[in-house]
Amino acid sequence: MTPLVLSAPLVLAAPLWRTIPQPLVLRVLVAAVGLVLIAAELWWFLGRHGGDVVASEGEQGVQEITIAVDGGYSPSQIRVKAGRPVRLRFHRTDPSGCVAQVIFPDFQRTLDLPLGATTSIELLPTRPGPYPFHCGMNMVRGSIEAE
Ligand SMILES: [Cu+2]
Repeated sequence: MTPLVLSAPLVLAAPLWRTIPQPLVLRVLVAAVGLVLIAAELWWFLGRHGGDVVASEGEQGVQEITIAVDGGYSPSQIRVKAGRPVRLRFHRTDPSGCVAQVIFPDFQRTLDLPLGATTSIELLPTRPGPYPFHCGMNMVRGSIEAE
């Protein structure tokens, strides 16, 4: 009797995976859940959260607001009057290195936010319009809305 020897082509011919047929309703359901999760992710990263908050007017016409930095900027949309100085006070309690820095591209300014401290920056939005700001990795976002 000759010993059984598996030839290479026979091994390769065996399928590496097989399709398990699923009912249509299950396939539609999985696709729908996937689309909902994609929409939720887009809303989380790109959507607007919360309404605008108006900065309060302090002494010498400086518009001031304190922004809590904890998993995001709160508030993240700050309404101010254009042509007047704005002082943003960032209070960072989030230990994540992600929010250790905040960048204001329109003003070409960068602000380091030490943990557990309040750090201020003064800006002058000369024209009406949005002045977005974001963390060092552009994941956490906010905006000054000058009008
Ligand atoms: Cu970040």
